[in-house]
Amino acid sequence: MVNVPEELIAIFRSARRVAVLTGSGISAESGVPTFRDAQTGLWARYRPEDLATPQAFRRDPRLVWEWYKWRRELVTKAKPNRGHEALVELEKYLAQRGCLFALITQNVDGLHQRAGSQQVIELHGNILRTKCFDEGTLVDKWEESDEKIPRCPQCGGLLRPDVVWFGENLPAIALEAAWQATQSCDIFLCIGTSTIVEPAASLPFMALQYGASVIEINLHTTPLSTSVRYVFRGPAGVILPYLVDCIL
Ligand code: BV8
Repeated sequence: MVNVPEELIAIFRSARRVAVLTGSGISAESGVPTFRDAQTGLWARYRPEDLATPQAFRRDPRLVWEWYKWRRELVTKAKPNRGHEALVELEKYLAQRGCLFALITQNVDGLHQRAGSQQVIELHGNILRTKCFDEGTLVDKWEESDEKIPRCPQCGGLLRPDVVWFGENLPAIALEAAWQATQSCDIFLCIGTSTIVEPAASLPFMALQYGASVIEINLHTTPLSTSVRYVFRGPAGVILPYLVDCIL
């Protein structure tokens, strides 16, 4: 049973601007492993931080490419869950009332867009897009080669997933949009993130500084938990639909 305080429902109903930050926890119930989950099978002996870097790719492009191929297949098979769908309903409800809504995601799985969310800001890119490692241009088709790592048809450089690796800058436009939404929102919903990876992890704290009501939905305690007034401890796929039903 999820207890949603009346005052929180009232805050949602009077809100004019809502920002949401999601992490891999919202996709966990779609069967997409989180970063903190122990990697399964073949990948059990690697840490994501040791694979999701330009250095790892330069050192062993085939290993990194295979890791992303495995994750792409997993993501393609996954389906949006009730947590993703509840955020679509919330966005529609706010749009009907002429309110602003921004969904800032750290996830690269594209499940928010597949669920129907419109205002999605992808801070860390999208695993289903591919780009040239040297030029950075997006590539949508390439020669599959026995070398297994495809090459850019324009320059012959290696291809890589269009995601932000550790040590790489976030896309400036996406980051600016995330800061704008965070600094101007009345409500900031922080869902399924360990609030460890920067600069995304600073967004809920920025929202607090700018006077927003910040709400955390997470299975476990995070560095944010003691700073916010509304914490829902449990799975996003259960809590979010219930919370949105109370508001609509
Ligand atoms: C950068 C794409 C400038 C790739 C990812 C300041 C301080 C300290 C460190 C840094 C700093 N600034 C920069 C850094 C370094 C680094 C960093 O933050 N390191 C960490 C490890 C400390 N940051 C960067 O490098 C960033 N770049 O800042 O550029 C720069 C340039 C040069 C040098 C320095 C700085 C780039 C970061 C982006 C990396 N790319 N993803 C890919 O996916 O392959 S990050 C990746 O990990 C995810 O995208 C995500 O952001 C992050 C994992 O975080 P979560 O999503 O929170 O997932 P996690 O598994 O941790 O937690 C899941 C949560 O869900 C848990 O809390 C769990 O309880 C909860 N949960 C689980 N199930 C459920 C649930 N909740 C609800 N319901 C459920 N069912």
